[in-house]
Amino acid sequence: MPSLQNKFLALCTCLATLVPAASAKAPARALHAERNPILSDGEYYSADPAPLVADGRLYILAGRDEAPEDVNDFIMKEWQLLETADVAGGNWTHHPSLLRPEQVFAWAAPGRAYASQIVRGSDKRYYLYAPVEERDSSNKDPFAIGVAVADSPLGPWRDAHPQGPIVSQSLPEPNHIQNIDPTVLLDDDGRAYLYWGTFGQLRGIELDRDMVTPKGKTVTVSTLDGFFEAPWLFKRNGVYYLAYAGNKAGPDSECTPALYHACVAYGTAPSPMGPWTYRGVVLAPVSSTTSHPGIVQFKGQWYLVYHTADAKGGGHFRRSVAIDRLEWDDSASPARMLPVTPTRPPTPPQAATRNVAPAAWASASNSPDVPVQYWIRALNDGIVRKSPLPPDMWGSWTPHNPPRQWIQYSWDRPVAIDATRIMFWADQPAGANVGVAPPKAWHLEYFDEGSWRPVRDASAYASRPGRFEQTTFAPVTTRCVRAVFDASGDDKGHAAIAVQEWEVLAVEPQRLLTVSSSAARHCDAH
Ligand code: FUB
Repeated sequence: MPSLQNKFLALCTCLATLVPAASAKAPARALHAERNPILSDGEYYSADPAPLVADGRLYILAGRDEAPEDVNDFIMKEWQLLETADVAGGNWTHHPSLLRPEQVFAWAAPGRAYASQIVRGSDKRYYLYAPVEERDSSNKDPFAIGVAVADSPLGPWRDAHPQGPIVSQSLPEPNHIQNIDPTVLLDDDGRAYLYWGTFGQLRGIELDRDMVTPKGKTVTVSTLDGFFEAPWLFKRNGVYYLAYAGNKAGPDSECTPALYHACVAYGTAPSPMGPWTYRGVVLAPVSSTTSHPGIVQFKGQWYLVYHTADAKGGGHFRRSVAIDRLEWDDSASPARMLPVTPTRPPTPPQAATRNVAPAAWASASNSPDVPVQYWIRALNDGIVRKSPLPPDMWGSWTPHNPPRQWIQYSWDRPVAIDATRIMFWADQPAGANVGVAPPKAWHLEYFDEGSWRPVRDASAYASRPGRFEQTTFAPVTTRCVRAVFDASGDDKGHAAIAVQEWEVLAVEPQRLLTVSSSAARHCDAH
């Protein structure tokens, strides 16, 4: 007997089927983007790009990041499309609001329009594989993958499986992973394959010829080094490729020094269901913590699409889609992707500045074993975030923290300096003996004739977190300086220290030179 609730659900399904995604759409607009990111002015952010070639045009499906600047969360209510016939020409059409989860999936909650992909089926219709949250899920994690169908990449879209998602924590078999980031390949023989997963869990399954129904058993892939999320499945010259965001971290990792960042790595397989062999890194970590690949051939040229934090006002949760050419090494078997160098807007001629930190080599008392959640290069990258994540700072947290830590800048040639500005980060109050707290005391030292000496006539050494604290001192000329921290704590233990940005000010403004890693060797104490 149909319950009221079921009736209501049926009504919703019917409405969702009738309401074209075009309702309340922001109109399409033409834009010119010679450089990355494609949408760069900060009006619309765009993330998780998924390219599709259809009717002589390249489409890039993307989510839309809408997080306020100080919010560390994926606020993503809708998907958008970018479209071009000529990548090099940089002429794009932006379709700002393609659809929202709740417009097409009656069973979905609004928001969380995560990484999706559109694939053309053998029936020439377009299938959208979309991770969304189930509104009434009893699963621990409500993410699920739905499929929508349309006659054009621009919609209107309708649910291809109105009964609900095709993958969730209860479908097609019970699982405990977060079911997001679907990627689908329609093979030359008409068979289709779906991969998905995040947090190091990668799953794959064949789909029926209807492009919707999972077929056979789910496989778990564990041979792709450092797999984190964002799989992208494609085929070239009979070889299957799976690119992904990898986060195998460490000072010697070919992927990423800092855990929260990701490289784009890939593997190959002789068949769509594996076995998969790791083949290397195609894109170094970008400016956003997440990285997300899509790879496609368009008009004879291969492209890598990804996202960064490089747009105006951009951030880890305000990402923007970029596109670059991808070249192949066909002398290898199977053919390898050559590492992609991201193209960026030309940097304006540099103005003279007193802050000489960006021209320094940064090291620390815990180098090279800086805990992998932190990133030493954040110290002098010039980026200060309202709500930083661990890789936006250098830090020293371990379960047992020493009472003293230091950070050091080294230059290739001597600099004359007389002030410093530092921004600490803390999750514990001053005086704490756990977590990360402002230092109990700190001071600046410079390297002089083989020894480290405190600077003289220093003004106060303040340590309030989340703001620049400035200290002036009698000018010195040196190749190296150290900020030396006495950790907050007591005889039971010490808190760690974290610094988001550290500036060192020259007596006179100057143009910055680049620095080599060997600079630090000039300051080995006798
Ligand atoms: O955009 C939300 C999530 O961030 C995606 O699902 C992941 O791939 C990462 O890019």
